[in-house]
Amino acid sequence: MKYTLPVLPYSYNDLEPYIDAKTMELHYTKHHQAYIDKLNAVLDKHPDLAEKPLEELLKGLNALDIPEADKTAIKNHGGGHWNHSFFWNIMGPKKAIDQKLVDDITAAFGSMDEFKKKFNEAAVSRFGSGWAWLVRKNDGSLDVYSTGNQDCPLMQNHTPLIGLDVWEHAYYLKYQNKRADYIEAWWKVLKLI
Ligand code: MN3
Repeated sequence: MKYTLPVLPYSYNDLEPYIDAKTMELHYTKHHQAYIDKLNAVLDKHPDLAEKPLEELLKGLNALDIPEADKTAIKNHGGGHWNHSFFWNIMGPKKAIDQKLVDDITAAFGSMDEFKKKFNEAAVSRFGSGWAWLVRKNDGSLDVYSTGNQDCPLMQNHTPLIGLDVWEHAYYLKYQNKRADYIEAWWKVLKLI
């Protein structure tokens, strides 16, 4: 099985002015495609793994009996493919509020503002490239943290509920060094809450 770019559920310019069309196009057709190409390349060497769902590979990464370099490649490029596929789908030009998620967040963090504050801190303070996440842990509780590079919460058996790409490629064309401005704008196109 070869991985391919998932369909983008909107046009490149649909998230304007918060995310500009050029960034969307490059991010989707170049960056995301590159993760897919490199994921396919490493899986070519391990046809048995290519048959397994990507989520299963990410959750069971440490147990895979393959060379360390190939494990790292699956972590980086499999993580990159999963994270971006997830990211495109939680954004949209129109809100599609998930009321259960809103209720869960309010119960866990006290208020939506408190949650956003915590999430923003995680996103702003991630040094270098990475992601900010809201996850559900195995015991059902919610947590906010950031991960480096393309590390995905699935790798520690947490279920991602919300994720924000804070790699510079996600915002540099429009926001340059102002990551905090990008994060603030991004809440407008996060459709779930
Ligand atoms: Mn990205």
